[in-house]
Amino acid sequence: MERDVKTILVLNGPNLNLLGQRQPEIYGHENLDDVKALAQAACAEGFSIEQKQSNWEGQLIDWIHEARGTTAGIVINPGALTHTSVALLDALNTYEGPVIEVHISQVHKREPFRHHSYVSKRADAVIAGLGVDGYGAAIRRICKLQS
Ligand code: CA2
Repeated sequence: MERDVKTILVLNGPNLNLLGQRQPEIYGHENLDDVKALAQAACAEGFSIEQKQSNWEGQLIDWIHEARGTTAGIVINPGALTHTSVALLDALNTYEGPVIEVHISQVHKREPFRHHSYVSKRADAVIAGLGVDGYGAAIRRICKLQS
């Protein structure tokens, strides 16, 4: 009998729609379509990706609520909301599955205001500085945890 495909939600926050168009020295040349392709390629059999991006905090929160009970895990790059949003942390705290926080850049080598993350208070793992490969690593980890 065919097993149900498990969905992993990949969420990207503010300004990440511009990935690949600006600041390649920090964020590389790949765009969000490339991220989606590498995330899907990193999936184990029986898993699939749903990738979303918003510049709006409330939209990201609504998507996290909708992910409750319907997804196998969340990979989230919250963008600058990482450093500011207790509301995003509260939303992630309502989610029962694994959460992995991804940063394309190595935030700890950058400005001090990027060193603190509210999301890390909930994340089961944090990846920073692997470029977009960090998304693939996060997907592989969630597949392993949920197999
Ligand atoms: O390194 C990361 O992935 C960040 O989450 C990216 C955020 C930044 O505020 C965090 O401190 C670290 C910024 C996202 C902006 O993305 C852009 C990408 C390309 C061009 C312009 C913005």
